[in-house]
Amino acid sequence: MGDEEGLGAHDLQDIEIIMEDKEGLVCGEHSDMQDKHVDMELGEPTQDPISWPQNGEITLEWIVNLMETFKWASWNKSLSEFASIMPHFVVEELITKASHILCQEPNCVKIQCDNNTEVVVIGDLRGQYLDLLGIWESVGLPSDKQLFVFNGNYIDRGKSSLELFLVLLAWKVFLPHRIYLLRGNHESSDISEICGFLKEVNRKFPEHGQTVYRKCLEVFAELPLASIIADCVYTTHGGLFRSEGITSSQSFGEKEIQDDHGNKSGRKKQKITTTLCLGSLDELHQVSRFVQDLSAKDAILTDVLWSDPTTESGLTENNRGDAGLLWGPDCTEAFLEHSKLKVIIRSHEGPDSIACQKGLKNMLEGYSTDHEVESGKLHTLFSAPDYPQHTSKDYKSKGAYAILKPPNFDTPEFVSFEARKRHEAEIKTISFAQQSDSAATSSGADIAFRASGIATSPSWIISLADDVGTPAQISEASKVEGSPLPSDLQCRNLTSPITSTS
Ligand SMILES: [Mn+2]
Repeated sequence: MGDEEGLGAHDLQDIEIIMEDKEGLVCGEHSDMQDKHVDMELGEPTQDPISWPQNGEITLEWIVNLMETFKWASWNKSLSEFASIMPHFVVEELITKASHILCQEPNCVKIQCDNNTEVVVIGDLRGQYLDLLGIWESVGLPSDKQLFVFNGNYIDRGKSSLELFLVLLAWKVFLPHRIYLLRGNHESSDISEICGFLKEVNRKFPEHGQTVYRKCLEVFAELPLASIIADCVYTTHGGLFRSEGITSSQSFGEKEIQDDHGNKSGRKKQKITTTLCLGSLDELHQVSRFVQDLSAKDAILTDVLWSDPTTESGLTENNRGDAGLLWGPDCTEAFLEHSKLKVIIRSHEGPDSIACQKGLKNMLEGYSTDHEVESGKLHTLFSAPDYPQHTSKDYKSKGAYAILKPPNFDTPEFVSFEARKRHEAEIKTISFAQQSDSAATSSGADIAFRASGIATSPSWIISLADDVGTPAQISEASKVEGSPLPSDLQCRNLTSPITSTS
């Protein structure tokens, strides 16, 4: 393995997990962790197929082997060999075990923290498994001193969605109160089917792809929707959400929003409907979240996973993906004030979707501060750097994570980081030339994706990670992606400049 070329075997050698707190949550959850001092190194895996632990209990050693096997395989194995290192029945066992925990969590998990604990919040990861390892390398793994909250969108776009999600599930099973996995809008049947995850699973499990995919959809629907950390920070994938009944005594914010609307924003009156007012955490708590297909549009469920903040006051329907809401600073203030919270950390918007909206922030550092109001702040956090990968659009963006520190936990410290260098074989892709937005929007396929709220169509790419050196069959794209081919196809290697054929 060429360590000098990127994330090498030695890169995680310095990470130590010290499990020494005899009274800590870790010990309470795992007797085998008690008094244990573990030096963790991610090195060469055993290269045997992963097997399910004999007594059914996941250990730290099992997770470390899983992590290093996936890293090793991402450089040394083809996609179609994946099932030989991670058998489908092990995947299914792991998901079943995680499901037992996740389905018992409430829609909005309340995370209490003591003064010895830091909380790390992480945004969209989008299948960029090596970048997740990079985060852990710099900040450390889940432990009795460090708790993680993930804001969803583990999958689609990056090539290792399955590995990334399975590793997170393994940690969830191992330390259920040290890692919280929230749902993103991509963790749904309607989006994961068209944006790459289904294709990835089918290529990794040529025989059992449908079974594994269905199993993933089941656990996606069990992921909780939001968290409240230390009674002061609300995190979720999209953001705020509507009240589903104006007569509900639990809804609030209607008056403030309407007044502000009429007086300041100049927005057309018909945009203001009497039924669109801000929902409360009580209402979020009551949502039936175990729904695989989010296009079914339970309003609160889709809002919380799809909504975006805006600089304009008020609460309006979002035109991005025909789902969710746009909410203004007045709504952020109303929500924080009513919920007695100080910070919102949401994700959902990366550099590509921001680039579609003129005049707004960029996400080139992986985070932004969107609203600063009397009661607190709203931030957007995106943790997939160099996004979207495998496309000709390159924003050279950084990813970021946020650290919340005791005793107050109310001032997130944002840390930006660059993408891990990927293996040369992975970068060799054939992509359809997408040299201009005008070319992209001329494609019916791209328009369809934009209508789904997907800023960058996935239909432009065929990854050659599993058959490097073999010419790709371009026509595979239309079958795989279910989209018509653009008329101006070009092949290129992303390591070389685009050859212009005008
Ligand atoms: Mn999203």
